[in-house]
Amino acid sequence: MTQEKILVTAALPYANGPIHLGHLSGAYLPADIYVRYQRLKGKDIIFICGSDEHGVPITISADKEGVKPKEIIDRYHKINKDAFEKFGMSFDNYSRTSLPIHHETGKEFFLEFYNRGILVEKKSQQFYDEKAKMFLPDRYVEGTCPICGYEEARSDECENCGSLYQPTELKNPKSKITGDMPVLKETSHWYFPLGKYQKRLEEYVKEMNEKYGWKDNVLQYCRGWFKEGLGDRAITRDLDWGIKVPIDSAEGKVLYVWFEAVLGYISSTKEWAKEKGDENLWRKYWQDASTKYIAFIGKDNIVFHSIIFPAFLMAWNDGEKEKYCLPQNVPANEFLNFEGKKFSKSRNWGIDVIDFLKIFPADPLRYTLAANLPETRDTDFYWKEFQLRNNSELADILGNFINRTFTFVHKHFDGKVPDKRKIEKIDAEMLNLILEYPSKVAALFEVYKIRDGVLEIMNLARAGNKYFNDSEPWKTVKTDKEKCATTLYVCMQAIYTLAELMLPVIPFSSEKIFKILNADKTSWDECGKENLKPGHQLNTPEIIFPKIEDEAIEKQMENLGKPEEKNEAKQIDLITYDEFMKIQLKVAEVTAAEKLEKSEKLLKLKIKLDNEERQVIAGIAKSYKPEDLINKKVVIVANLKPAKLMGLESQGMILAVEDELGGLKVLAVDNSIKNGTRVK
Ligand code: B3M
Ligand code: ZN
Repeated sequence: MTQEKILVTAALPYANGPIHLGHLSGAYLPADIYVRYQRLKGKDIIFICGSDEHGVPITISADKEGVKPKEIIDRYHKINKDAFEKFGMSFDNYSRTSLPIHHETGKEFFLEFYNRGILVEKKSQQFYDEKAKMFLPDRYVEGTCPICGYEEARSDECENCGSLYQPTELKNPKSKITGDMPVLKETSHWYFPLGKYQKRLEEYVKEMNEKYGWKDNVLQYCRGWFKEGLGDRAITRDLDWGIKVPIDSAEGKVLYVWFEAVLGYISSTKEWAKEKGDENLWRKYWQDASTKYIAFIGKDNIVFHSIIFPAFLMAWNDGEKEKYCLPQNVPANEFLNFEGKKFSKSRNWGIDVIDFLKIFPADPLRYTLAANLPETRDTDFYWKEFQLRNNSELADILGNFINRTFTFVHKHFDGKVPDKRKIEKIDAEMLNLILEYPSKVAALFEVYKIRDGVLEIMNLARAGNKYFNDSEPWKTVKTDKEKCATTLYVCMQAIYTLAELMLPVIPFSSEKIFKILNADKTSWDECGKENLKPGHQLNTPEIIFPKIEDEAIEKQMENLGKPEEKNEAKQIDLITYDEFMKIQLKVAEVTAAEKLEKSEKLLKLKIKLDNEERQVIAGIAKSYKPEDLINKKVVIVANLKPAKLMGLESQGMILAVEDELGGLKVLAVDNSIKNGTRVK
């Protein structure tokens, strides 16, 4: 029998911000548990992910910070890759959609469709910002909802009343870039005729569900979309960040991010194959009809993975080239909320993974999230629950069982696995329970009931404690050493099994347990058997699950919802062009400068605008001698409210930048610029 091949992908997170706990619960943690479990089952499996680095989410973040998109993606690709690693995500590859290998894949798919005449070119009216000289993607336009009058409605969707409409129906549209009213201008785009595939897509979803059991929430979404009817979807955009549309007449256009991002799974696998030294290895998974392809995502991505991506692959497969396998299942989760509310960066509600892992280890978080996955409905992360799951379950149930067993064996059996000399009913039952566990948990993991599986594993630790209590080895050690040895023998087998079953959930701790066991993991199917032989020497135990103190949790709860300090870069809000223009920046010449006696920092300057002289008190005395400033042309905020500094009025503010050593450099302009000239 050939080994089953499994391809697992997890949604590619946008590299425009740090991932938070909600992302982990939505897609990444269940995917990782599933993959680690399948690896133990001995499956030929690869686990693929990467950063989604194109599209408007990236350009908006870049605009907010006033930097190039490249800077944003480089920063967050690294942050998220790191966060995933620390969290224990076991991707075989974590790629980036900005890589050439991905651009080629995106173009290849577009050209295949284009050349085979699948795509439809259509003209449409779209908002155009004449000042910024660009077409405005949906998220760049805001206006009044035509239905309810909400003034901050998106171009095609109102957050307030939930209505969807055509961008042309939006009232008082405003460009988010300049604040101007955009004009409608004709543009043309290529559309993928999704409607033509509707019937086949419905059959595909039906068949997959019948064979492999799709989740209800996913089916509901699909049915909703089918009922509404699928239409043409534009797969190009007027934008300059992304994969250039590879045909001559498409100047200034890129592939729509959702067209190419899903192909990122393929290009990431190609990259993985290259690194393995076999360029074609990716085909073994993607281009083999027998591959079991599972796409883990959060609920907001359902339509793209269960309808749109399969349609692209169907279209490709209708052609002459090697065919791709379609997702066999799309086990999307609902959302995780945070302490009863949605995660919100601007309200500082929630916590980023990278920040979390600076304070607490990964495993208690993995366990808490796993025990409460939003598999059928939205769930919440609560700090108190996190503490409780760690202290009362990981520490008091699993940790306690492991600890008391190891301590006992070291004290009374020289740290060696005792022999089973006297198996009685209670022992046989316990051994039997242990033996049943791997298949019991597997039956849940196989159908993506990850949460139930994890809770079930903890039940084995509970049963272990009960067995220990009922067997009373602290008494039998004095009265019946053979019975006592048997009890501890059975407990050791249970610990071994727990270490393995828990490996997908809490890999770091599992590794520690195996180390104390002085043993290696085996296959999932074997791990319920009596793997530790009598006489096997154990290592010295250590505490595996330290408790989390109240103070640590309280500190986190206190910070919640408070504005973050220090994180200026992350916090900057977009301002409109009008708002920017309210600040009058002007060129001024320094005509006199002197030190203020009582201050180390301040200089008193006289400056000249066009016909006007002003006094400005500037905090640059540590960086400039007064004479160095004379005749310099600096930039000032000319309409700042006058303020008193050390009793002297300051009529404006000089712009300066801080260098790496904390020194200040004033912003100076060429001496040929006239005093009073506005800086814009
Ligand atoms: N980047 C959306 C998201 O981060 C998108 C997923 C792409 S999966 C191909 O939720
Ligand atoms: Zn509305």
